[in-house]
Amino acid sequence: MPVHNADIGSIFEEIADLLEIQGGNPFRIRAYRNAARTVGEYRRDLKTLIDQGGSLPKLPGVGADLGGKIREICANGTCELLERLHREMPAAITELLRIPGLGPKRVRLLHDALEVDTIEQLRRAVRSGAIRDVPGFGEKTESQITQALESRGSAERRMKLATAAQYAEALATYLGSVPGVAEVTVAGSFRRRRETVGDLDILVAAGVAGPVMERLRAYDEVKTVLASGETRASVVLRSGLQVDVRVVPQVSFGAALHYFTGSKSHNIAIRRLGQARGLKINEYGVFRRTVRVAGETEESVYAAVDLPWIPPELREDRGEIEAARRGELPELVTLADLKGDLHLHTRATDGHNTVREMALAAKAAGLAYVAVTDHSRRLRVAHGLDPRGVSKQIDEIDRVNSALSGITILKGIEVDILEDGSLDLPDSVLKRLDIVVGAVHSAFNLPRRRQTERILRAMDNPYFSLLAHPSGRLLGEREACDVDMLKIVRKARRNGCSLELNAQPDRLDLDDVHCRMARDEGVLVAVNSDAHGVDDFAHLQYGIGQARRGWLTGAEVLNTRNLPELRSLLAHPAKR
Ligand code: DGT
Ligand code: CA
Ligand code: CA
Repeated sequence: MPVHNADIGSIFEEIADLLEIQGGNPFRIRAYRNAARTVGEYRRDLKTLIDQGGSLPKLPGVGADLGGKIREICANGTCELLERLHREMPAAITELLRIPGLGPKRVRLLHDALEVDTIEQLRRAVRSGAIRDVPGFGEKTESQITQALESRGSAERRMKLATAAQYAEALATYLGSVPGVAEVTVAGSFRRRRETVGDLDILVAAGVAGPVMERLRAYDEVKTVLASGETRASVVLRSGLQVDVRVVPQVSFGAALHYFTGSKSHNIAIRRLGQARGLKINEYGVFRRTVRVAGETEESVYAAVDLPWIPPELREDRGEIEAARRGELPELVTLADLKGDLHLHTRATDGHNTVREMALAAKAAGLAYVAVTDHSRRLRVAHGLDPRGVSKQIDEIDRVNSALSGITILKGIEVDILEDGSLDLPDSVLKRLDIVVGAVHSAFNLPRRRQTERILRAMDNPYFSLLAHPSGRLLGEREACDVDMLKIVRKARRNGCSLELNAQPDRLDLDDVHCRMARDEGVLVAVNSDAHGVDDFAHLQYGIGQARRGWLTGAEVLNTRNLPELRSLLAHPAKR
């Protein structure tokens, strides 16, 4: 039975939820949540590693107990603890936690007082007014829940890109091994590198479709077959992810790839251009009357309407067709363009590795420099550094720098931006550093004007270099802070600072629209991993995907610069 890391992650997440509803030990709950993230995003497939050799790699925060659970899940697809919790609490109850205003305590109250265990039962309890009588549920909570239930109807369930990648790559490899298959590509929003995907659209080039369809239906992870025809099928995987598969002959592959990559509005615009030239463009090819004139490659489809090939990340009908026509498509940044990473953590705070280990991993990832930016003292959960801690780390970096070659470590800090916009460490400390990364980690709900002022004020500190994860959003978990991003971007421009595109799969913050705003305003964006361990440099690929969606070229990304150029950009002549 295939078990992907993301499956193990979601089991740990569910265990944490259920333990929390039961009022379990907070440290234990935290341990499961941390492990869920670490394991869920680990880049090597743990089941394969176990099947091959038996020994689990050392994962941060995963001790003997959790390691045993991982083995159990890899062997059985589930674990005894989760089964036990399900016997004690209905599984659907964890869904209730996703409703804003409902924490574990309240979910438990609802369960005890009204036997509400599902969203549907919650809906009924709200409608009947019964919810008002539960102790601890005021009018405010009631209206908050009503609102959440209303907006929920329209909100679709989407999966983070990095998580979907685990399922996509495994299935694409599986289908690629079917005899007669020439090519497999995951199209749709996945290929456009959207931060989340609604479903996967997989395109297979093969002379005959039958064997592909058969093998798809036999895939271990298929839970439900929604539809299955001669050349197309839709299935739902055990993870809940829907997959649409299409088999096409090689002569149509480019046209089909274009069609199923989307976006829909990009396709419509291209089809119109075809119509104006007397061409019919569909997923089978480009036709003049009944004669096929193009379609084997995507290039040929674009060439038929006199356009150069347009990178998938740009295909959102946001001006890419006009830019292509004028010959002004941006030369998008690539992963290979990155020369350094300006945001990472070590064991000194909440990272899992030493300065030396992180530097060596960055070097192995092809980078020439990294900035160590541990947290500042205000962030107690992460054991943030005080001025003495910073001094100690500066000495350590000097030692490691003189011992290593081929990688340079810059001295930095991820300093908390306090509620009044001041920074969490004195200037006398900040001025000793090469880079000061400012970040909001508290009071996310300030009203727009105050939140914006807070950040603008922080950027006025003469040592401020880079604004980390500017919106503060966590995909599927926390909305972006309410800020006037244009004001922030313009302040960055005036003060000579940069904005970060944090590449963690659940952040991807700046988003694509704000990357483009930064580009339009002439502000450099730094694509950073925010690595907490040696494997996390793998996040950078997702950051690059988002940067490309934001039309960024190599020249518009700060950390494509070589070290001397970077140093001069960080010197901020504008402010001193
Ligand atoms: P998603 O799955 O919500 O993350 O987004 P997409 O873009 O993958 O959308 P999906 O899966 O519904 O469809 C995949 C592609 O197929 C879409 O990007 C464009 C193409 N497509 C789907 N429906 C239509 C349609 O009605 N007209 C046109 N022109 N293209 C369509
Ligand atoms: Ca899709
Ligand atoms: Ca689809």
